[in-house]
Amino acid sequence: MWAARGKRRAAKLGLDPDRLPPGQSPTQKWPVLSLGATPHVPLDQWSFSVHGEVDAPFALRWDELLALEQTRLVRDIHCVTRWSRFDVPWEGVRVRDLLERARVREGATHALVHAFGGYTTNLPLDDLLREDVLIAHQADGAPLEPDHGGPARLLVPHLYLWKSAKWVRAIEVLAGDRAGFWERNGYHHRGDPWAEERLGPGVDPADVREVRRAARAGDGGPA
Ligand SMILES: Nc1nc2c(c(=O)[nH]1)N[C@H]1C(S)=C(S)[C@@H](COP(=O)(O)O)O[C@H]1N2
Ligand SMILES: [Mo]
Repeated sequence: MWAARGKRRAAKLGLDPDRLPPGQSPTQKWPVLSLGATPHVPLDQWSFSVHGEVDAPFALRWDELLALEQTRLVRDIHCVTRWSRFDVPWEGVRVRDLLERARVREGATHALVHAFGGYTTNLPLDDLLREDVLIAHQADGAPLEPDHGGPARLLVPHLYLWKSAKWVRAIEVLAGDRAGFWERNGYHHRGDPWAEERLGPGVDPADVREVRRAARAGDGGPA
């Protein structure tokens, strides 16, 4: 069984099997999972904004992001395709600080996160407000590789990694929930790996496999 295999593999690698969510297996490599090509945004054209249901929308240039208070933390990451990677060192800016600065309006509940290249993903604001949710620009002690979302990606370590939008461009604060790319295509709206929230209620895994296949073949994708 997959679950038992994952735990055995963790033990063999000297990793704590209790840190492995159900149905996951540890990897030491870092797989790349992207819909479509890696967008390359020159740093002098890069920007990140918070807008929508906020009283003080703003946009940051790259140098402005780096001038903000930086947070370093070590977190495990969990991909819905069943790999987990333990103990990844991250560095970036707390999303909570950015949402505070934007002055989120009363009645706002969710956000839609937008990436360069067109990818989107939705989250409840409560999940974005956790201390360890970052706009991350370093991983493993080095600038984030372009394939892993560099120059900057969202990091939401307590949810499946499809929520951690690579090449993040904006957080749009909303007064209700609006599905992102994978959520429209059958993935769960929240995606808690400990509750195995992989697919939405009643979704046929075969339909999702078809979307994945099409995305890999280049005739799907987020744009
Ligand atoms: N912009 C963007 N962000 C994305 C994706 C994507 O295709 N485009 N894939 C998501 C999925 S499904 C996963 S599992 C993780 C993979 O991150 P990695 O390639 O750094 O392992 O990125 C997420 N963020
Ligand atoms: Mo994924």
